[in-house]
Amino acid sequence: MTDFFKDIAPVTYAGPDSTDPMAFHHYNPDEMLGGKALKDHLRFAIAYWHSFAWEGGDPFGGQTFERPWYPQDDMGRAKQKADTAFEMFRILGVPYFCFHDADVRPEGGSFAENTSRLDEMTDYFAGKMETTGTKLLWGTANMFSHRRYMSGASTNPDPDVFAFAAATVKSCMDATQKLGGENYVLWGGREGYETLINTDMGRELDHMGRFLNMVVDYKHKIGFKGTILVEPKPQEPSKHQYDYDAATCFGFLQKYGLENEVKLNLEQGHAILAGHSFEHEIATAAALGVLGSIDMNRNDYQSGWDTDQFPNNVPEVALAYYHILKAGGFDTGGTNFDAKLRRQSLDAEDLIASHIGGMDVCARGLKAAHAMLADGGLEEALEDRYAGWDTPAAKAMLNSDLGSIAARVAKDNINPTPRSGRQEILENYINRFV
Ligand code: XLS
Ligand code: NI
Ligand code: NI
Repeated sequence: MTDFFKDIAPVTYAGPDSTDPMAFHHYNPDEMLGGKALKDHLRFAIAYWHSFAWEGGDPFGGQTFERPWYPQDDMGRAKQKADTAFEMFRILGVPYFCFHDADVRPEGGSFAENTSRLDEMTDYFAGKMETTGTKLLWGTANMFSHRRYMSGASTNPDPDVFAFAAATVKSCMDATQKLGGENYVLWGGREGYETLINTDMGRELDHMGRFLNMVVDYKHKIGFKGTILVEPKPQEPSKHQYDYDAATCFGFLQKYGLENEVKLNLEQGHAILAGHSFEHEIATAAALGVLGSIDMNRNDYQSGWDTDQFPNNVPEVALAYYHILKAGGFDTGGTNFDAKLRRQSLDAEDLIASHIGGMDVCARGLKAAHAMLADGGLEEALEDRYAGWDTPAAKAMLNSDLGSIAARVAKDNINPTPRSGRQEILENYINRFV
């Protein structure tokens, strides 16, 4: 036990009328929704990095937080950090966590030292996971913070960096498998470029495709049962990132023969950076058969930065879960809070409150989405809007050709009449549920 959360009791469900700021008002983990408990729909995960490794810095200033496990360059303090993290998982009753290698062990300066430190820490985690029942949603490698990765990992012009990255991913996949992780994530932090003046883009894409094929081969070699996930993001830290958005990633997976092996981890803030809504990214991935998991943290709409805020907008979250439920819900995926406190939120209490808020907003959104689907108003409207396609003539057209279609249009004097898209009516409908 550490005393970091000393006065904070486990968070319980107190209902929507409670005024207790340290209780859940909407997330009742065992509440059943359509035959499944809320906790099994949402599959919440805490991101180790933002909650325990990020020190409150921004581009204009460094550390604002003071934590007993700083400075983070010592294995003893890494264990103290782990003790505190597992206490927070217990206080919040969150079933999963996620981590990068670099969040949990101090940098060792060489591959061998990094790996042995990672092994020691994941052994330490294994004991804690056993006693607390916390599970690993996904593991990943941080291949963007250290200066060796400044020009990319698998897309680096230097083959030694490709090698270091490959070795590191192997060690992180081993760690993820050892801990029973349900997915393995690759976010292409610096897989992109700053300027084409010094970049051979075609070659870099080929290297990235080869790298991902090696990851998939290794997954099969070690019998890892989890899902390999790629996380799209259009920029930050690179000016141009290759994994721009869901559609770009799908094209990449197809080109390198991986569309049946790899799925996507979609993040709300990344969708916004790409000029999309979160539901656009989710619906795109679902339509292409690659919806895997989500990072439920959004950006500030005015600043234009990847601010990684906890979700706090129920109507947005409702539309995201609406598309997730429509696609059949999560399989190995879940809802990871890849979210940061604000750098002025210094207290242990802030760390708990941020997650309470995020979990409550997700629970409200999920309930609204479920109610909308149960009511079926949007599905009915869709059916009606596309009803013309149910006729035999319309169906046959898709197997026909331009010449025959032109002949039919002339013969039957087909002259379409526009119909309302009814957007306002449907927006008002959604408003009844959120
Ligand atoms: C950064 C990404 C990162 C991934 C994991 O923007 O969201 O946190 O989720 O490497
Ligand atoms: Ni992000
Ligand atoms: Ni993320």
